[in-house]
Amino acid sequence: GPVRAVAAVDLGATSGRVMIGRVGEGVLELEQVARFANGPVERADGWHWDVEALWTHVRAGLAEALRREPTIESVGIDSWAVDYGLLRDGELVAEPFHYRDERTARGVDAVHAIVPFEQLYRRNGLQFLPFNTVYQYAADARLAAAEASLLIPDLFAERLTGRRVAERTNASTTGLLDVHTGKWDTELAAMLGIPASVLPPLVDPGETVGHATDLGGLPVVAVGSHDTASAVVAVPMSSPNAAYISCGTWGLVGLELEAPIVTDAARAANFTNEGGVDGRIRFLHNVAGLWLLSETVRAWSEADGAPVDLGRLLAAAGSVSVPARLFDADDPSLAAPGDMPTRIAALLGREAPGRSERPMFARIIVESIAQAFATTLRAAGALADREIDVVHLVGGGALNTLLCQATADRSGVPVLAGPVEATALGNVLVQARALGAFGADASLTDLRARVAAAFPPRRYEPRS
Ligand code: LRH
Repeated sequence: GPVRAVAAVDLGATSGRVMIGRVGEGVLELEQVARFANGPVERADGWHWDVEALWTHVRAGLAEALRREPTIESVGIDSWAVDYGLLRDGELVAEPFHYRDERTARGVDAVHAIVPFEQLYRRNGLQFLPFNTVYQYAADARLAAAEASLLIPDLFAERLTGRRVAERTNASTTGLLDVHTGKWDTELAAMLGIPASVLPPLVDPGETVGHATDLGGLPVVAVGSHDTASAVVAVPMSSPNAAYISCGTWGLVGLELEAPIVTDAARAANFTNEGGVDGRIRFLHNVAGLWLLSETVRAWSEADGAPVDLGRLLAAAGSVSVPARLFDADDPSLAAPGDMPTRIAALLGREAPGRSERPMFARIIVESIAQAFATTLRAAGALADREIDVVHLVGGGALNTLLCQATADRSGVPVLAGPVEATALGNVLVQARALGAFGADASLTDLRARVAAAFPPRRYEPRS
């Protein structure tokens, strides 16, 4: 058959991109059309996202994609989870907050006073993260007067099509979906005083959301709009006992399951049950990922008044010996933006590093992330009763050879690294399937076979 083309918008916490995806017999390709920086912006009332800047880049990127490839048949949008924009009189009420803004602590107390965490977990299956949307709502005075609340990809889909929907995989990160039925838990919303009217109708990946009038009526197709949902679509699972790590800003470490696990043990280990494409469950735990490195590099670059090059730093970090003393990458003190080297040094019980100590310090960060990955993999296997025999590491972290090798060494199982652009690929594949490019009943296994063929992963054997 012919090669079909789609456009994928993938917004990450540190960068966004617009891609052209091409799919056909033996063909699976991405062409990057636009890439732009993203990050927290500090305003008088806390940390936000500059969604208007993102929107400008998305629109320009899509226009350029259509110029380069006029045969594009649809567009799909994914981004980081949990954050939202409130609409009133059809307009965005205010700049969306960034999930790393600490105001959410208030919301946590307010929610748990009404519904204790244990009960919440049984209903929504989510690990405790202080920024789950439900806590953000509880700290957001603007909610009562809003017409609708739209998660970030849904917000952009609304701007393109005029349709207000909630794509289900991302909606599962709000804390307001019933983990067993995948429907809005309106009873929970009522208990928490969240007006059901702000929760839009749910749609599934593969459904058409609407048509983009400014783009010649191009269909906007729902994908796994939670970036991690799209990334997991493109994990080339090579064993029934495979685990994955989707590693960008976060390291999302876990398994794909057919049904949720909401046992006391899963709750105690703080494992989440997020909704995946085709009704699968992402059973995983959030570990701090490249965030620890990118914030460290940002702090050093500011101190130097010149950019510190991460690639060069990691190369130097590779030639220092493996440090004995590590820190807990999961420590809550590392969550907010700020002076990362000083905070990590505090956890290590030492002074912030001098210039000559930077490679060694970067090595400690990489090894600490890998150690947290290994610990979390072991917990996932034990909780789901699976003998994990391979770990697929996808996302930007797959470029970090030091991290991949350290993860293999510390977990004792081979790491298969790549694809780097798993999220964009998952976005493209779900659109292409909806177009009928693979036959309507193509399974996730079929999609993953195409990923494995087009992007053979790089193997890291564990060393003792
Ligand atoms: C990764 C991610 C993750 C969420 C976090 C908010 O980008 O979507 O799955 O927990 O951002």
